[in-house]
Amino acid sequence: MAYRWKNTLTRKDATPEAVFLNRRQILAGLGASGLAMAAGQGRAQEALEPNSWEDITSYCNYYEFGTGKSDPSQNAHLLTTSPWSVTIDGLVDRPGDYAFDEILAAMTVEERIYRFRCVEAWSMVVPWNGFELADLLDLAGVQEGAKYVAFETVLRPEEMPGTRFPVLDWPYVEGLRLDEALHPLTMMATGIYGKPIPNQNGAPLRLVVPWKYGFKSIKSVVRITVTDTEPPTSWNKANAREYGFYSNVNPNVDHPRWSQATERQIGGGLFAQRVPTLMFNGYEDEVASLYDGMDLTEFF
Ligand SMILES: Nc1nc2c(c(=O)[nH]1)N[C@H]1C(S)=C(S)[C@@H](COP(=O)(O)O)O[C@H]1N2
Ligand SMILES: [Mo]
Repeated sequence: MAYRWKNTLTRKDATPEAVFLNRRQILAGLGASGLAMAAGQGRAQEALEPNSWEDITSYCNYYEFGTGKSDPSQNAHLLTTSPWSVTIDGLVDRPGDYAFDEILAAMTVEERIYRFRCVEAWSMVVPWNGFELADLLDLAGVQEGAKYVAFETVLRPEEMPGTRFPVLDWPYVEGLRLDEALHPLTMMATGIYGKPIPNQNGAPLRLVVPWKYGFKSIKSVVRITVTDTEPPTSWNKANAREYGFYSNVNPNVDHPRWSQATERQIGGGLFAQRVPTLMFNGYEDEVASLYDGMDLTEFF
């Protein structure tokens, strides 16, 4: 893959060396298993068995369509996803509106099977199709001085019944540090199980950051802004004490109202045992170095 960085800031600057060297393995789908073989044993190293299409597309969080788990699958057909474009602006060389088709034509779509852990302590395994966010940011050309990336979900009250209520401060917004955004695990998903991503899961393209709580993985993205300041994020604005900017999956830092030490695997049945939650959702080998020297209790 050709890198199109024009500025002195390179992907290598933003990506820990070990991760950069292992990029090929991660791309080949060996990341979690291959890397982990060397690191040890346990659930982090298990081959991931994806949840069913039914589980993934019927048990959803997409508050723009209602707060119930089945509201999105019932209401999200109201959303028009074509035509679609993403405004990429801020500290980029080529700001503008990028048509979804134009983006797809420039990207290589691949499958990534990732763990997905909601802050509410349930989890799934999802076979996403998509491309690395880093490749999309390459299209626009990240400028020197960039430190964060902000994301925004489409806001159309006429198509999104949930936004007629002030459940959150609409539009839904999220953000990542630039090095998190450029990490090879961070992707923009356009499909699940090889099919176009259903509206309830964030059509036509949504962020997926597998080592962070699910709410960081913002759906139906219409704007990506590269910036030098930490952007506001929806759940942090709603309750800063409960939801931090980082929101890395961490079994050692509980939510003020519940434990994050274990999780309920969707599809496991009514009597399934909860399983231990893994540090960084099982991606510790790949991402821990992003947070070297940071107190993860303070920066939760
Ligand atoms: N725009 C938007 N993005 C969102 C949400 C939302 O309500 N609105 N919910 C988040 C939460 S809390 C989770 S757990 C995941 C759920 O993704 P899924 O429904 O595809 O499993 O989407 C995240 N992205
Ligand atoms: Mo969530």
